[in-house]
Amino acid sequence: MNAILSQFQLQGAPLSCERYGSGHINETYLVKTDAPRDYILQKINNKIFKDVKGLMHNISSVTAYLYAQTPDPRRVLTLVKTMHGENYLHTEADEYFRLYEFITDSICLDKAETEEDFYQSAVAFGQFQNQLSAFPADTLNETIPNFHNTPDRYRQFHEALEKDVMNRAAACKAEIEFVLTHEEEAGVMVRLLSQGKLPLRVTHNDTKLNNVMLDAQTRAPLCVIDLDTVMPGLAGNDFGDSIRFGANTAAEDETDLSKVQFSLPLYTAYAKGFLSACGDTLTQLEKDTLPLGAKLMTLECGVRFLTDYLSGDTYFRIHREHHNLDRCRTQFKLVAEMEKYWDEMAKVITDLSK
Ligand code: ADP
Ligand code: GN1
Ligand code: MG
Repeated sequence: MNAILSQFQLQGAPLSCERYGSGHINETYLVKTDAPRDYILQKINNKIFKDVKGLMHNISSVTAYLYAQTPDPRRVLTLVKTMHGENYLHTEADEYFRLYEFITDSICLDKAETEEDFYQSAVAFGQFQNQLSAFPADTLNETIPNFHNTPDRYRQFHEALEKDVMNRAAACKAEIEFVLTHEEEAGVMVRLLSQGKLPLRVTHNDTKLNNVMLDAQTRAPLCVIDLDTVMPGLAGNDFGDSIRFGANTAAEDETDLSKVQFSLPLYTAYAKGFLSACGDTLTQLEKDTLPLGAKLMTLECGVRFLTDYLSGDTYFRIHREHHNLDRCRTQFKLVAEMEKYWDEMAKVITDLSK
């Protein structure tokens, strides 16, 4: 990695470069230096992000826009330029790397330790969306087309099921059945969008708790990270993806499904933070469809994990056999849990919208 790092405008000499974080797509490394400054180096997955130039254009223009509003390097992701003044490095081996300044005195959580942590992450994502409300959406590249087009995710699922290249379909009949029984509902948000009833906004699209940094001391929100999928999208999907990941009482890949439960208190804490940070921005229908956003993002993610399992695990990085099937099962368990809590989920939003 020294050869890679030497091509960036790094302060100090690198002391170590170790794999870091728990993302499923890119390869992330923590770079420690002998200067009082650390860095995050990432190898961008260019099999998944086919237009890296377009993706990096999105990130540099969004971060510059945010920085103009909040000129504080702990509050906005900061790209470090290459020796040639570029925002990323394209190597002769056709690999892509980018370097960020490490956000100092921060924490990043895979699981909320308290309801307050989850509330603060909601404030961060709500503020992020507000700060980008006037961003010229047409200048953003669609880094992954149809990213949260749930019916299109179903199309890909049917294709994978038909091919069944790994001969795995026979062993996951219950999961396949779950997908099929939810197919009709899966298209509701996309339909409301195409009917002009829900507005397109600039959204993050990958609002996992571990994509936000909190201050290590105060635990107040600092910075939203992982901007690969910032694109036009639905506010309800950003809300929904946070709930999918953070209102689960267990990890995304827990194999003991009895531990996977939907936490109404965590959901409520997030809804409070998100609605307060969004202020007057959201329309009534956007608010009313937040629970549906949560359910459909969870369903969609489960469908994506199952599709990848059937296709031979080519998209999400796996760490064990059947990992994607395990992940898919937690998502479907959560969807079923949300169905049990449906009235309460809606009531939380109604009460907070009064
Ligand atoms: P992925 O797309 O693989 O999820 P992320 O951009 O989310 O990659 O980075 C992975 C992890 O690295 C994050 O969850 C976070 O812990 C850490 N991280 C990323 N960027 C920074 C940063 N600028 N400062 C501190 N930690 C960071
Ligand atoms: C991926 O890169 P990461 O781990 O933050 C995925 C998300 C999924 C998530 C599931 C570009 O996010 O869409 O919701 O895994 N990112 C991409 O944990 O596909
Ligand atoms: Mg991430």
